[in-house]
Amino acid sequence: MEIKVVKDILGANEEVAEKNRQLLDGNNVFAVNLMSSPGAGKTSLILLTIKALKGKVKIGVIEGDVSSSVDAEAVAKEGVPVIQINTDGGCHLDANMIANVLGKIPLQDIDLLFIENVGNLICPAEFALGAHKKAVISSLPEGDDKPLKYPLMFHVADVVLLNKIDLSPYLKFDSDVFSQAIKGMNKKAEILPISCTTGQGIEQWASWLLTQMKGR
Ligand SMILES: Nc1nc2c(ncn2[C@@H]2O[C@H](COP(=O)(O)OP(=O)(O)OP(=O)(O)O)[C@@H](O)[C@H]2O)c(=O)[nH]1
Ligand SMILES: [Mg+2]
Repeated sequence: MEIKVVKDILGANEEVAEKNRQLLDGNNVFAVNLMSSPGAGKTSLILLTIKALKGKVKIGVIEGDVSSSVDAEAVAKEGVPVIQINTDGGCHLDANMIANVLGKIPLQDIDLLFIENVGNLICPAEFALGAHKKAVISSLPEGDDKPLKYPLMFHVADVVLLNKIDLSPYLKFDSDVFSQAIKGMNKKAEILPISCTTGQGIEQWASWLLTQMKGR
């Protein structure tokens, strides 16, 4: 009985997510659901991507956090449209939350929408939002075992960004262990090593995004 309830919730969420997707498609907006543990670098990556694609791609952002508008304020400084969702304790965004704010983003004026999910490697993986791609960030200080410990998140990823590689001289992190674990559960996901501090790998990430947008 309990399982059925969970299925019903996820089924209803999928329906709303599909409507979100249709609205985005109708406005020619490509959306990326950006997920990671707290502090892995989601906002840092969004800020760098806005700079990297300036003049090429018009970006909008939905920020999801349990509380505060810190991330939305940082994004607003870059001059792009941004909406903050506070989940008031909820550990993930869901399709209804996105449906409620899509009307507040000028969809006709943007090409790419980043949805920064709540920092959490568990629940966000289960809830479709209507985004076209799922990008998962993992970072060196979290350890190379994260794909094995949180398999669903890495299973659903279209791309995995390994952030904070500037810290590799100071941390024990085996990139092969990390990559092999992902490849064992997800053949399609590309793995891109990046540093939001030095900018390493950001060009490859920007190029991945542009390719996905063209190929949709
Ligand atoms: N050394 C290093 N620090 C980084 C890098 N990327 C982000 N950081 C730092 O990591 C911290 C968290 O970065 P955020 O971008 O706020 O992470 P987040 O995933 O958006 O965090 P939440 O929204 O709280 O879940 C900040 O102090 C960043 O400056 C990186 O590539 N290298
Ligand atoms: Mg953030």
